[in-house]
Amino acid sequence: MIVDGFYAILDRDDEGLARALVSVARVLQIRLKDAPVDELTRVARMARRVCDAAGVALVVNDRVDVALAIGADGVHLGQTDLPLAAARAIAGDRLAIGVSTHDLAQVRAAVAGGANYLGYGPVFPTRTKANPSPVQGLDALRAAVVAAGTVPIVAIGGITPAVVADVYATGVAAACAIGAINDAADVGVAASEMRRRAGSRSRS
Ligand code: 3NM
Repeated sequence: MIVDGFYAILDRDDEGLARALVSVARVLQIRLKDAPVDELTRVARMARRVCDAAGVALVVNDRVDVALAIGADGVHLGQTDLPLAAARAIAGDRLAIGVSTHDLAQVRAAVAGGANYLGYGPVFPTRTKANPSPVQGLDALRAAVVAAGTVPIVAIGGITPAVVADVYATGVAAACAIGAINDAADVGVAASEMRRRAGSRSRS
């Protein structure tokens, strides 16, 4: 699974939004924090279909079982989810495994544990995540990129078109934005603005 450019997160049961996101992203993660697992599975199957049509990789947040059941390309684990080693024991090489990290110690641990990519954040203040970790800023993000070595980092948290070029300048492989894209009046317009400001690091 290639992680670069825009990494999108589908945060609701909305096929129109999923279609808009895969037209601008390399990877689509499905993240329905409050949904029961049957609903997550149903929406993940929809997302699988939409991603297949667009040639985009699909990642399921939190749930290795759902990721395997619907044929996702990857699973994304938070610090309090199933530990990386346990997820790898279940999934083997069938799933790429991404891990959310919020400081350098977590970056080093996830790299040593064999994560395929890392999320790092929140880079800026975010209103999307409940109880976010302390804001990291661009200098900490740059240090995380160095610590991660060849493991790609997806920057997350408060990323908007106004700052996306600064985010890519730290050396991250990808940038993720939820609020700035998914909650925009026009997702297509917001995504093209993000792509324009990201310059050559974006998908097209
Ligand atoms: N994870 P927005 S911040 C889902 O720090 C998530 O790991 C974060 O949403 C982390 O782009 C975050 O609207 C929310 O700020 C990102």
